Amino acid sequence: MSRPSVQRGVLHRWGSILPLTENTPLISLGEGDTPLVRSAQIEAMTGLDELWFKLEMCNPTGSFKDRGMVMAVAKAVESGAKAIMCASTGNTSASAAAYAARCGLESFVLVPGGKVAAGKMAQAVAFGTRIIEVDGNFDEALRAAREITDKHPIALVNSVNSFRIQGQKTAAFEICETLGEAPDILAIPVGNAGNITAYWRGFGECAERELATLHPKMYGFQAAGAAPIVLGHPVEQPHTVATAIRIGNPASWQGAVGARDESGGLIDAVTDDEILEAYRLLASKEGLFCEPASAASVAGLLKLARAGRIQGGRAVAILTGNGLKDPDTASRQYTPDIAKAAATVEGVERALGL
Ligand code: AN7
Repeated sequence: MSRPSVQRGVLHRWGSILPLTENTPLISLGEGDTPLVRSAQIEAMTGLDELWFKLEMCNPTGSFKDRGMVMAVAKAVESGAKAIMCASTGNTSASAAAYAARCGLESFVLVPGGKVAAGKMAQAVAFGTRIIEVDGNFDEALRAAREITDKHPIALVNSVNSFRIQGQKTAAFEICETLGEAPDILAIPVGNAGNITAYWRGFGECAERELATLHPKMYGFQAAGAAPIVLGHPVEQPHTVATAIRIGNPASWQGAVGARDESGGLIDAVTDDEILEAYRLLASKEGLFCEPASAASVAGLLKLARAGRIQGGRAVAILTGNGLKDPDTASRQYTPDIAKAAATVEGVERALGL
């Protein structure tokens, strides 16, 4: 890996806060440095003074996973690994498969059969990973992946790999850098709970480095059918339209609880209807097409606002994954109003009633 890839990316940009050594290859697919955009219309529905969206769906494989994956795969290469493995609800596998392809590693992904959005499966196939559909849910797949990678010389790249958390914390640095301060509230979907853990660590380090004086309140949102942290016990059969966060026993449970309690935040549940309402609003009122799991962060803010539990302040909502990943949910949400016309001026005018 002698040739540096591109002069950008998380390892180039944030090397000073990451556990790099002189032997860590500075691989990149151009991840990180994602846009932070102000809400156009939803903000006024929330009672917030400012609502911003961090577009993590703009990462190279379409989700925030790339930030942590680039770090984990660089470390796997550094340690001489020839193969990586993860369990995944879809985005981790797409990201792992991409970086493995980039670095010439073999990759194996364990996914819950029939519960991964079509775009994510297409990515895994395109990147040439070995896909194993397990007859079980994500939690069971992760248990198997942990045991297999203990037994065989394969690097585990789920977020139980601490390099993933290290890479993902860089998003908090970008937010503080762009706003010149940490936000009052960070709203984020919670599945396996690695990301909320990573952001909390990142904001803590930003304060230590005087990039921010505030610690945001961490507001995590689980889907109501997959809300173990809210319920206080694992969920055996998690279910939700937001398949990315269909997780019943999060690996970073303690990290999420720590983020919630140390920040004075909360972890709440949002129903599938609330998630899909936010999903449609983000598209129709903001021009942002994210996947259902990502909309949980905005659904949660809207739920709190309706309950009178938001009094101003500045919030950042993390839009973790791209709507294109899940075309089936999109097509079930809408009945497209598509007119047919001859390819002529008159034909189109008639179809439009002009
Ligand atoms: C779009 O890909 O767990 O709480 O295996 O894909 O850090 O797990 C995905 C999780 C939020 C939750 N939004 O983040 C996987 C996987 C999207 C996601 C989450 C996921 P964590």
